[in-house]
Amino acid sequence: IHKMVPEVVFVLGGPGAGKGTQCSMISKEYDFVHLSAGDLLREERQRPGSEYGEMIEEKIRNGQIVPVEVTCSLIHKAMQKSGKQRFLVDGFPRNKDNLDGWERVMSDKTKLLFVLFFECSPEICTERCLGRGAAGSGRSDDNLDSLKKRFNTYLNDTLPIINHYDKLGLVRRINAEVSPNEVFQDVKAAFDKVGM
Ligand code: UP5
Ligand code: MG
Repeated sequence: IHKMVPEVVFVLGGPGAGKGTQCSMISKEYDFVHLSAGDLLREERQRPGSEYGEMIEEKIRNGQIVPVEVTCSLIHKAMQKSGKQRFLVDGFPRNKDNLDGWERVMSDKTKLLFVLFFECSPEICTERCLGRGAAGSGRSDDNLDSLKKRFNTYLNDTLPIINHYDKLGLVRRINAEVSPNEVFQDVKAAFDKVGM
């Protein structure tokens, strides 16, 4: 019996580039389930009895990346729980540890379609995150101190992962500095091109 392999799109870009906003627009128009690695980690942090709560909070506040065993297993479980076949994996993989861990556990179980890369300057990203913080996001990392650390991690650890996928021809670059609807036009072009 032919068993369909779940299909995955990784969604990357700096903190506040608009990954979550676009993923929610995509999942309304296309048959993809939105799984935000950051949201899954924040949920796990709040889960009574989680042995990882404090570690996750500390990493998030300092803009550091949680060990892949934790993140990957949350993503895997959410995929299984959904019962669906197509996923937007938002904000992952963010470093070499994430990439290696995913390849170890998930690359046989899934097919990577492409990587959406939202390009946005640090200035605009920072403004957006601070705006969201001021509007009451409640996120412990929407402050200038955490944002500096998040950007350091993004530049040092995440950009090399994007470059890795770029060399494989898998990256779809999107200008994320325009309005959400304008960004979404480019996003749609990327999905329509692969016949989604
Ligand atoms: N906004 C969005 N699009 C806009 C547009 N086009 N024009 C104007 N405004 C726009 O958007 C951010 C804000 O900007 C919102 O107010 C929005 O309305 C506005 P959003 O869509 O939320 O952007 P997003 O890219 O999702 O920003 P986010 O802050 O979620 O990005 P991060 O990558 O920093 O956050 P994430 O939740 O993925 O990760 C947080 C932390 O979790 C990490 O720093 C890390 O510590 C940890 N983490 C891991 O350890 N491992 C993982 O795999 C994932 C996360
Ligand atoms: Mg997000």
